[in-house]
Amino acid sequence: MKLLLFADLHLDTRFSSAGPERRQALRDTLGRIVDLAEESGVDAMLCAGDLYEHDRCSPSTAEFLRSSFDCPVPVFLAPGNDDWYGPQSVYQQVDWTPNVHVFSSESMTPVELADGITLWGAAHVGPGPARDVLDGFAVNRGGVNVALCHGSTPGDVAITGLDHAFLGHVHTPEHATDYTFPGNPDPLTPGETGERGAVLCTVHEDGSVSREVFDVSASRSLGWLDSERTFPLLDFDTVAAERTVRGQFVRDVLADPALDVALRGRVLSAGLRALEER
Ligand SMILES: [Mn+2]
Repeated sequence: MKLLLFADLHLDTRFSSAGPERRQALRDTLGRIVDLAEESGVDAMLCAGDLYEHDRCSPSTAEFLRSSFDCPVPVFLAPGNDDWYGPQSVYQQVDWTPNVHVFSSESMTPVELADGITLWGAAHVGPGPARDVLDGFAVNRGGVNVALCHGSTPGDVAITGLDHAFLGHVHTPEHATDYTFPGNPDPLTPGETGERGAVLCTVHEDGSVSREVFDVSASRSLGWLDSERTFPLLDFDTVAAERTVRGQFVRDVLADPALDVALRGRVLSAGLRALEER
């Protein structure tokens, strides 16, 4: 059984620079993931949440998702805390093609992928921090059991009886014996280097999983990550001289004696990112 896993694409997210181009790159990345799923002949495509951002998602993104997943490959989606499932969510509003399955319950729900292989999935159903979806869950059937969900304590996997958990929420990839965090496939913040992307997972008869990572980042191949425009280094002193909200913000942070240099840099970049764009 071959499954193509990804998570944390964050369509429509905010970028500190070149937002429209970067958001288009996120869409292109999803296109590559779907192409890869078809070309590699996987049995299903899995998204472990944060596919898009509920608060920023546009109708055109909803239509983009519907048409992207209109493909011959079964698609399983487990809503995360940024793309939580609810009446107004894209997940519920979109008229998905029959190959798309959205997990909509807070509790783990089984789907039989093939004879003797069960995929369990759950959804976040409201905004807020990610919750531990695997907490209190226990497998109650034989065969190979795998799970798809967003946000959990990976140490719990062994207790649940699952053979493997496909997880989202942690943006740094982690490949453990009994769980996989694919990480975000297209970099969202500075420093997200290294091997990341969509993960081709082969589930063996004994429940073990072998993995191969495919770089599907449109931002990377378009050279966005090499460009200073992508994650620009701001001259904080220049910004501090502005008679603007962000100028006042930078002045306040620079004047705060409680912040050391490293923390000050993090507060400034996070705050300026939040103040910029829509
Ligand atoms: Mn995320």
